[in-house]
Amino acid sequence: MAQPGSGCGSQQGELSPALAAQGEKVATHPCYSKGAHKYARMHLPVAPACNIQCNYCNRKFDCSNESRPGVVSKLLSPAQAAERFKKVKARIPETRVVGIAGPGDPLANPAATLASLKAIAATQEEVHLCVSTNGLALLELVDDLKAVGVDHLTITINCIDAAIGAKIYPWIYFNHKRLRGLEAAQTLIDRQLAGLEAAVNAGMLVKVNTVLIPGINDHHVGELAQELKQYGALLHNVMPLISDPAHGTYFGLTGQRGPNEQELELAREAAGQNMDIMSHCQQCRADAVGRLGKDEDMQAIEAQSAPSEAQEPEFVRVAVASKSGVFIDQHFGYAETFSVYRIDEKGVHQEADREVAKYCTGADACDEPEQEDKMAGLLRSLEGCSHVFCSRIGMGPWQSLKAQGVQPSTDYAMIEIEDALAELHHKFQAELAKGTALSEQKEVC
Ligand code: CLF
Ligand code: SF4
Repeated sequence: MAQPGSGCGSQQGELSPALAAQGEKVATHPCYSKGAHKYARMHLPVAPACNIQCNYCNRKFDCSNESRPGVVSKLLSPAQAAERFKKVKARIPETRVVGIAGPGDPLANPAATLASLKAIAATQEEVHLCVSTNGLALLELVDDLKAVGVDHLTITINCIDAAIGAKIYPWIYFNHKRLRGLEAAQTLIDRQLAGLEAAVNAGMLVKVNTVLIPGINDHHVGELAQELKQYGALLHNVMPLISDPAHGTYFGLTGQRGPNEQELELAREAAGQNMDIMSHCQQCRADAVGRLGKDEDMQAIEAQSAPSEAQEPEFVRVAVASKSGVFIDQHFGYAETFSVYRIDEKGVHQEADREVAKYCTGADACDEPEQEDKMAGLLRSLEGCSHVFCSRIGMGPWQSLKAQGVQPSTDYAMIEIEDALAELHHKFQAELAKGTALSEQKEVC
């Protein structure tokens, strides 16, 4: 057991016996060992949906369980994530951890999370795969995570008392139902502890994050750490609530304050009676890259990696929603197939159709997490497309496409596909003649 308040073993980076016994898995992971500061981590923002609501989270921003509030990460597809990893590993060879921590909950987006982890594992680079979750969907996914090589897992557990939990979580979405109040909190706590036990039994090194909320769970942290230890957690990261009305969270807007230094220290001491604690957390972004506290500029890395991409032929790829096959006459939400066209200097070329899961199924609650999941699947199916042409589209899908760098357009509604693509080709040629870079042509229509 660490000395109370001593961080991961010690502030000098020495490891406690429990942590040291894990050898290289801890010694080269900068979150599990403060002494591993020379190693870098990177996060892949591939998981947009979430299955619970925390009162310290505004869903417009990244998951606050493992990220600084108020930050928005641009979503990547699994293929883009693998590409980003290769670029980062080439520029920062000391990258030893690839984590998935948002922008929503990684396990509320299992397909994207597992596909991304598999793609990283396939590179055979020497990296630890790390996942951070709220734990609701963990139990069913432990075997899948283990199978792709995840050895480091973080679960955010803020309490083991449903009366406290009901003050933190207004609802959860579980088994196709939205649960509220005590039932929601108890279900989440039960699932978190069962998931923790299963992950430990599968051989994972489980760290628990707890967001310290004065007046709500601060008196409870010692008891919580004791229980977590019994379930096999290795490390406890007690993080301060960051509460700001500008972030638009329930806590921010209702004046719930974060802890001061002394309150944080006391809580870490209470937790440290039972568990090794982490005190060097940087509350990273869901797309963070580099050493802890020394984040690298991903745009600069992309720019430095650009020369090989510049050799690529320039083109745009358009996904068209059409019922008739002749006109652009289908609502985005009703499309089950998109016709895909590549437009380059030479002309318009039809590619293979892409089948998608229909976004709109007539559900009256379009903000259900299932819809977010569906949109994430749809975005993956449209990967590589820079434009979507349809007759109509809702505001939610419009914003999701834009956030992914895809330009939706209803300008050509009820116009013949051929005519719309000819016009786009014409604009594309005009832009090429002006020398505008492909990356600047997203708004070409
Ligand atoms: Fe990322 Fe989290 Fe893995 Fe680390 S972060 S998924 S365990 S690789 Fe680390 Fe960042 Fe704190 Fe998280 S400093 S927010 S604890
Ligand atoms: Fe937000 Fe993360 Fe909580 Fe989901 S789990 S509501 S993304 S803080």
